Amino acid sequence: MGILNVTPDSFSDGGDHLDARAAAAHARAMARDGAAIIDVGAESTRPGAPAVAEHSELARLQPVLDALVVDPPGAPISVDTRRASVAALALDAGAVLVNDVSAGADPHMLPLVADRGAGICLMHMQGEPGTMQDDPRYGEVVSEVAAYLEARMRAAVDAGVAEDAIILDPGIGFGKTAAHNLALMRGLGTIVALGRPVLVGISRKGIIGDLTGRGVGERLAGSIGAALAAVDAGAAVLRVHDVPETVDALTTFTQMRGGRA
Ligand code: HH2
Repeated sequence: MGILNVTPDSFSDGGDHLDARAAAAHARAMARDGAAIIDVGAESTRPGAPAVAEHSELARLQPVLDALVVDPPGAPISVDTRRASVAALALDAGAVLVNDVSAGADPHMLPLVADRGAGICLMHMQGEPGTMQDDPRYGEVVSEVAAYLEARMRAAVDAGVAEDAIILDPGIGFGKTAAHNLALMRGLGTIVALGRPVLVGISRKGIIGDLTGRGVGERLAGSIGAALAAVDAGAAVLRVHDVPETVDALTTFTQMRGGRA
């Protein structure tokens, strides 16, 4: 999954893809380089991010969705949003997946996804982006995240979402310390055992900086190491900024291990 952030303030690529035609070209390049899904998002959910007004999120996304209709990337489109209204706009424009970091908190989200026959990625987050890193606490992080994801999966199915349309995500960096993030990566098998494809978004994140001492712009090698660890632990989808490098690493890793890329 290649990341297309159409935001002024995303933590690693804010402002890079604000022009709609350039955003569509970046989407096409990621698909050409091997991204199987393009994830378009118009709200930064980095730690400390302020909430974005609905009209701003819609206004950022609409021209990019229009550009992606005119210049389709050649890979399915997912929309990274917590709002059903924004998801509906993207689904109208041909998106097939909703990537919801709040796991369907908007009461209209799960019914919308069910009604449209779309897919949904349900992610775990403790708290809200603005304050989630203030003092995150868990009794046992892996079992608590797994129990939450299982409950949200049940809620989605109860709302009419097909079980095989659900992807689960432990939410690396969303209300988690470095120790929590490491525990989740090491315990990913518990999330995989819930029986749905697992998505891991760790590209360029703080945990890579914690482990390597590198700044945001210097985390490619660490991100690739983390991506391979995620795949080794059973992740099915990697949400990444650096598509060609990650695809090369994955291809080599899986071929040499004797598996499928
Ligand atoms: N991480 C981010 C955004 N969306 N979605 C899922 N499913 N999983 C993630 O881990 C995830 C996500 C944050 O990364 P990014 O989009 O690069 O930054 P920002 O939130 O600042 O736009």
